[in-house]
Amino acid sequence: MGNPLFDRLFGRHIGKTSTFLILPDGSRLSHGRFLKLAARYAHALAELGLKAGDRVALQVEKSPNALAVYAACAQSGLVFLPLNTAYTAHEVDYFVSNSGAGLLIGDPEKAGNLSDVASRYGAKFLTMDESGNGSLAAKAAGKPEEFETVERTEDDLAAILYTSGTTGRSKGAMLSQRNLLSNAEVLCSEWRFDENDVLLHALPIFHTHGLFVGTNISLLAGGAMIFLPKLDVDALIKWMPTATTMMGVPTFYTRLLGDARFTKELTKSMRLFVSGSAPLLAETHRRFFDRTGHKILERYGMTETNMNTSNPYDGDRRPGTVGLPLPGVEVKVCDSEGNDLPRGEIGTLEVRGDNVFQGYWQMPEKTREELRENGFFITGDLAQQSEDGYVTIVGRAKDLVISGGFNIYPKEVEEALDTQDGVLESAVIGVPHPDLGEATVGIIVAKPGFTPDLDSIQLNLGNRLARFKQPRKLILIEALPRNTMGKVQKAALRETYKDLFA
Ligand code: MCA
Ligand code: AMP
Repeated sequence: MGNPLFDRLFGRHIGKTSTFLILPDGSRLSHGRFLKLAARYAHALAELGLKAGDRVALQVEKSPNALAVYAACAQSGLVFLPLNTAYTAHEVDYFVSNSGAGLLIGDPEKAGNLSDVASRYGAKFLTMDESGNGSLAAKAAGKPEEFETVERTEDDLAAILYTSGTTGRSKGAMLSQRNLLSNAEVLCSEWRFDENDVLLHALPIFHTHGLFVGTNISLLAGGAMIFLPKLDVDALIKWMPTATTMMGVPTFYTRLLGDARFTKELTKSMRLFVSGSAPLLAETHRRFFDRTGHKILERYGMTETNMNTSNPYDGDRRPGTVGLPLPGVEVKVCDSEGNDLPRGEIGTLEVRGDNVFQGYWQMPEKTREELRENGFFITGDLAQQSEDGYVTIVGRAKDLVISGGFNIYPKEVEEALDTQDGVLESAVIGVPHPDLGEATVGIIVAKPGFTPDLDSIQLNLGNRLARFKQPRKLILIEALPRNTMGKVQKAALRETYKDLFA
């Protein structure tokens, strides 16, 4: 039976001396050595009593060691649950409690708060810093460098990734081995990845983009990754001549274009630039082409579905569109009942295929609301499909802001604002931002007779919400604009404040 995810992504590379990771100091880690590290971690996890199907939550800085925990989970049949490093202990508390994780691995600098979180829910706690050191490394030291792979099927869960919702708390998207493998295989082939590719990897590895798109494709192809801790334009410019491909959110491309050292000459070795996670302005696409001669390949996906559509590798990469449905992925533009609309009309995008997740962890009602019995997932994105099949995302039916590729659900921020001293109610909106695409603004109405202190509100939010979710600006107004039904008119607010960051 084997373990399809581990065998196909990792197992094939056991013992190989080919380069897997190129690190910022120029050192290299081979596939073989990486997998020995992963095997030692797998022994350490087994010693903790973790068994196939148990959840392992990880909130640590990006490093080869953090990635080796992903490989160790795959080899042990454990469900990998990566968390954004920006999340506060308050946010992590919810993920550990909701997922019933058996282990939380966290940064030693946050050990105080995080070990409290773990012990509150009976989870074990280990540490890992940005160099890979900590109590997990200590536990794994001296362990065998081979581990007997735990048998799994493609239907078994490989990962849970939390995604926020328009109402209430975050939902854990359950991704099976098949979900991840089928998508990695399609993308690897569509984007022509092979063992000669070197991916410039500066995305975080706690989201689909950097983990399942970037990393899984590289593993499947047997290529290498230049593994940078975060987006740093100097580092991208330094390493670009060593790379063949790069994946980024639109901010990667606007920041590169903002640097005069980024020239056509610098991109000579590159064969592909991929953008996703947020809309890439057609203007950015054109400016990038004018500067480098490369047409950025834009694709579209979600945590729940991995990638759904992509502009073609060969053929017309149309600026402002997210391309064509990927092989094996059905895409339709529908009315609210799920009935197909004629080509060219705007409606909600629904998708079906092996890429579509298994539902939300222990939330059957939420699953039923978004995943139809016929297998179509309601994305909440508004789209239009051209006669020849190209999909354009024209907006969102869901109240969501995407800032620098991170999703912010206004509802969660509004709930935090509404509990602040002197606040009667609030509305959080996204407005255009030259660097992040969109940035959030918190509009506040005071309780009669109160003058809320905006600085202390910002400070208080810091204990509760990850920094990227905190509004870039708070504004006090007399009353929120409402329609006759009493619903806050966010479109009117967005119009009023559209030039705030221009
Ligand atoms: C950092 N900050 C942000 C963001 N990132 N604020 C709003 N939005 C953000 N995205 C804040 C920090 O808290 C800090 O605040 C200040 O901005 C500078 O922080 P720094 O770490 O220096 O920021 P940066 O390194 O410049 O990061 C910006 C970034 C990064 C490069 C855009 O956020 C990033 O790598 N984003 C990629 C996200 C991603 O991978 N998304 C994929 C999701 P202060 O100065 O106040 O302390 S997967 C997905 O969406 C689907 C499935 C798909 O299709 O891929
Ligand atoms: P996430 O919750 O991180 O899975 O974010 C998924 C959402 O990101 C999608 O529902 C879209 O709204 C958005 N998204 C991803 N890729 C693109 C893209 N290329 N263009 C526009 N929106 C995108």
